[in-house]
This record gives sequence, structure tokens and C-alpha cells, in this order.
Amino acid sequence: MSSKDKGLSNVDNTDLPDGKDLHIHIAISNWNAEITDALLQGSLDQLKAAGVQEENIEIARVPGSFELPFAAKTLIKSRKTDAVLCLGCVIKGETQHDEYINHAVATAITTLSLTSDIPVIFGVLTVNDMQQALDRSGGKYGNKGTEAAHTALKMIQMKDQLSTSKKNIGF
Ligand code: DLZ
Repeated sequence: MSSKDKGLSNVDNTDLPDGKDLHIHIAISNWNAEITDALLQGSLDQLKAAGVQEENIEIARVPGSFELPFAAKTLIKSRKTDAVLCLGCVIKGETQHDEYINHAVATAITTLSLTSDIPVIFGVLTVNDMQQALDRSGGKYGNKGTEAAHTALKMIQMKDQLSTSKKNIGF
């Protein structure tokens, strides 16, 4: 199945949590800024559609995707946050550099999310060329920044529902 079929960009927004009191942080890579800025716009549109207040969204810019986990960790340590989105775009080059970055970032983000109890979302495009990046940042396969924000909201909702149901059954 192609990413076109699996894309979340057109999902129903009616089942999202009310974002009014949520604090969302976004770490964004300046590398391939044309693409990451489009991902950022998709994320902001989705967060605003869910009612997240502009003053409760903070953006931290880093040089490249490799630096995203450090920014996310710093945000979690220094801010009140409900979720951190990590937005980047790694394009395959002549060497294996992209693979090292992608694996390192994916692993670090997973570890950070599990150890901090805060959803940290992998919004990094890992593409073969610029066209694939354009297709996924507002092009024919949607906007993965929108999907990252949607995923953050769903994870906040899931965490909230589980902690509520735990209280209800008396643990
Ligand atoms: C060095 C590098 C390369 C070659 N390509 C990308 C890329 O496609 N996307 C990206 O986000 N960052 C790239 N970088 C920069 C690294 O992520 C990192 O900033 C540097 O290796 C310094 O740690």
C-alpha cells in the first residue's frame, strides 16, 4: 500500500481532544528548510484546528535533523509540555549519511518518549529525493507535518483516557 493510501492528512478532526489548554512544542530542523517550513505550517494548521492557542505553541529551530532529539529533550526538561513534535527532512545523498541520521534520530526520539512519558512525535521525512519530499509536505501525499500534529493530539488523548480509566477502576 502506498503512503497515499495510508496518509492521515485527511482524517476526521471531530474526535480530537480539545486543544484549548494544551502546550505543544515543536523542534524543527533548518536543513531543507523549504520542506520543513511546509511541514511546520501543516502542524500549526492542525493544532489550531484542534483549538490549541497560539501562545501555547513554542518552536525551537535546530541546524539539522540530527539535533532534533537534543532540542526535544531540552524542551521537555525546561517547559511544561503535553507533546513535542520533531520535524525534519533527510534526503538521501551519495553516501550513507542519511541512514545514520535517520536511525539515530528515530532511536533517540523513541527513547526520549518512553523515558519522559511525553509523546515525542517522529515528523521526519526520510526520502530519496526532493520530489518525494515535496509530495509529502503539502503535495500529492498530504502533509506529514499535519499528520505529526494529529498523532500528537491522539497520543495526548490516549494518555488522558488511560489515566482516567485507571482512576475509575480504583487502582
Ligand atoms: C549533514 C547533513 C546531511 C548531509 N543531510 C541532511 C539532511 O538531508 N537533512 C537534515 O536534516 N540534516 C542533514 N545533515 C545535517 C545533520 O542533521 C546534522 O545537522 C549535522 O551532521 C551536524 O550534527
